Amino acid sequence: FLTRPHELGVVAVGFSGGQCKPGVEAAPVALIASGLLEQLRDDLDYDVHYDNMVHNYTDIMPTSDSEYRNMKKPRAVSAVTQRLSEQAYEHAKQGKFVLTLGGDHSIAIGTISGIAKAIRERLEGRELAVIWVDAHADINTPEISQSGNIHGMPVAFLTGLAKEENKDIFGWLEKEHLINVSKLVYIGLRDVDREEKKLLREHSIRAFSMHDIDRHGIGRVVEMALAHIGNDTPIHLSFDVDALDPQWAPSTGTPVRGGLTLREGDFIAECVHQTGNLVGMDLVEVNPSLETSGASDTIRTGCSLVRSALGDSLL
Ligand code: 5AB
Ligand code: MN
Ligand code: MN
Ligand code: MN
Repeated sequence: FLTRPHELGVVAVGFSGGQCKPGVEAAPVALIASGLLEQLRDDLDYDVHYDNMVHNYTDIMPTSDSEYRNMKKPRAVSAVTQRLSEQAYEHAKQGKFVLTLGGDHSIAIGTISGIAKAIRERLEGRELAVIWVDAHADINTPEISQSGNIHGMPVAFLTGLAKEENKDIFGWLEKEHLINVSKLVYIGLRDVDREEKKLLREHSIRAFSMHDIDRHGIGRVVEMALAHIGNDTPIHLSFDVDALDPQWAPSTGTPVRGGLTLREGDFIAECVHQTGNLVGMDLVEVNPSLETSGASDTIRTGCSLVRSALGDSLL
């Protein structure tokens, strides 16, 4: 699928409006300052296409943004993800791998919608599969969400389980932007809301929880996840750093104990890389201003996950 496998489009998204804790917008600068892009260029031989800019999209921020259908900052998140969708689409249309550094997880509405659309156009209607690595399922519809934070809703909008007509509040999402629930797989879940569990069951969505990882081991779980997606399918990896145990990634907005080890996280990314089908990755929810004594560890963890997904540590 990667007609130009060594071309890498990088989008740095300094956006935190999908949740309430400031600081997650500073993650792209921290990841890049620690040398991530040089490593990808010099050690892994990518042609890195980066506009040298952390986008904060202030030019498109709405002046007023009252709650709508229980969503907090709906217009801001919608405007940012719509613009990001176009950026991701442009990279993906040219056959580049799209690496997005967040930002909170609401931004996946932008990246995945743009890449899904580009893949359909480039590959005659082919559908994008998504591997969502996270402690959380992020599949709340606005109505069932307990928090109103949109970073807990991206999967609902991307699968069409949540719909909205208003063009300023995700009504810009068209059919070609959406993914199929049958091509979605979760790994790492351990904090799923009651109503989200219902949705996962009702739509028979494939999900591997920490319990499954304890039972089968990470090797078998990744094998099963990839088997579910199938061999001949382009894959997007949406990696929430809170999938890892707080021991490895303490600086994140919604940490949950009992998570993946660093090696398990890297292993997932390595295996997805080895399929040769990976077309995009999000790294989200790194918040250097929380648990500041562990911020540099969290940043290192994030860099390691990205390098693994892009083919590092293969002998
Ligand atoms: B994250 C929660 N389910 O909807 C909600 O970090 C948490 O992107 C969402 O996975 C966590 O507010 C969103 C309770
Ligand atoms: Mn080139
Ligand atoms: Mn999460
Ligand atoms: Mn998430």
